[in-house]
Amino acid sequence: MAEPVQTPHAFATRIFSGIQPSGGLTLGNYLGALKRFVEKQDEGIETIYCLVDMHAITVWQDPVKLRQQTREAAAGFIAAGIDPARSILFNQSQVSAHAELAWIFNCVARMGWMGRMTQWKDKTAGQNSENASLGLFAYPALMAADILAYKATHVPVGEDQKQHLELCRDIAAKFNNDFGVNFFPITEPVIEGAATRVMSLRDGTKKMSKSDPSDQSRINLTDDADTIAKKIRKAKTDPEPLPSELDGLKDRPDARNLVNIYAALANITPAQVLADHGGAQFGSFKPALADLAVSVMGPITTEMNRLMQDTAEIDRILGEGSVRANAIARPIVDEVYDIVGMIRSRML
Ligand code: AQP
Repeated sequence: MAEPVQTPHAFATRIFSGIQPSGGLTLGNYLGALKRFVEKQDEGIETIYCLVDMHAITVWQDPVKLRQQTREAAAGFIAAGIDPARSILFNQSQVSAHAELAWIFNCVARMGWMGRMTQWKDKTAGQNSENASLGLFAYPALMAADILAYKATHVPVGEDQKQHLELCRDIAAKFNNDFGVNFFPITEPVIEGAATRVMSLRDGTKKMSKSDPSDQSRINLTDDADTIAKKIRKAKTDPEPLPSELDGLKDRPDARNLVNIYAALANITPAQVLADHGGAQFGSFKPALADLAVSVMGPITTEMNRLMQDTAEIDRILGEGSVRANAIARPIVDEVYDIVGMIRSRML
């Protein structure tokens, strides 16, 4: 059971999170993030969700595909249960406060902090990091700006984003300390559930990722029932049957991944999955998992495809969301300029 959300002293509870439209959304994005975004919205907490297109361009994106992927991600959010009337849903580049605050944070954060980020190291591994974009290096400062432009107190994320959230806390603390204010909250990451780190279907030691070159490694929100079933049938496993206890999955990353996915899709614990399926061979467990995945993901895919028939409506929703987001972020960033000592005398 999830811990009740505790609000950092003196700040109203507000949830912010985002997903990069750097490809189609995956089952990892759905279980690790989107499903939980919907749960938070349904708990009645103030929720702000963003398609972080400025993060996406830290690696090359085809402009036509980026627009398509942003709309598709918005359709995916709505199809999964995000209600644009109850949550604010928008794309990052429409609210300039993100970029403005990111610049301030570029001047607060230290080079050494950024260089220690494992995502930076992973994304530049095996390549000459001199050729990576400056934006990719500064990515966590922009992420801190995304969160703190709303003084968000909680951020639901997958396990891979934990380190970036710690850096966001460090930036907030350094800003508060440097300027002698209690302006930004020390935001809490919310990492919950059985699928905080969904792994690749081809390699249980690697995160399922939308930018993995192998389409077989992931389930996409756009995959139809046949494709989902085929990918699960071909998922890497070992020859042993499923154990009855969690301990038996310790050195079996591929098996553990499928059990965790099952648990998250069925809203039960991995221990319950093993209580029901312990002793089963993958020949019978995989079809059960495929049926479950299709029954959960199928309706979302169908609704997403329907929403994608009217891209003008999606653009309208994102535009309206960005006006509401701007109304919160603008005064916060204006106050930051004031704290930092910048003159704001323009009459607009
Ligand atoms: N495999 C995953 N398991 C659980 N959660 C995941 N998330 C991503 N992959 C998994 C969570 O989804 C949210 C949005 O992530 P993102 O799109 O902003 O960036 P990412 O974490 O870098 O995701 P990808 O799919 O790996 O993107 P690319 O390939 O473009 O780098 C986050 O909360 C993340 O934790």
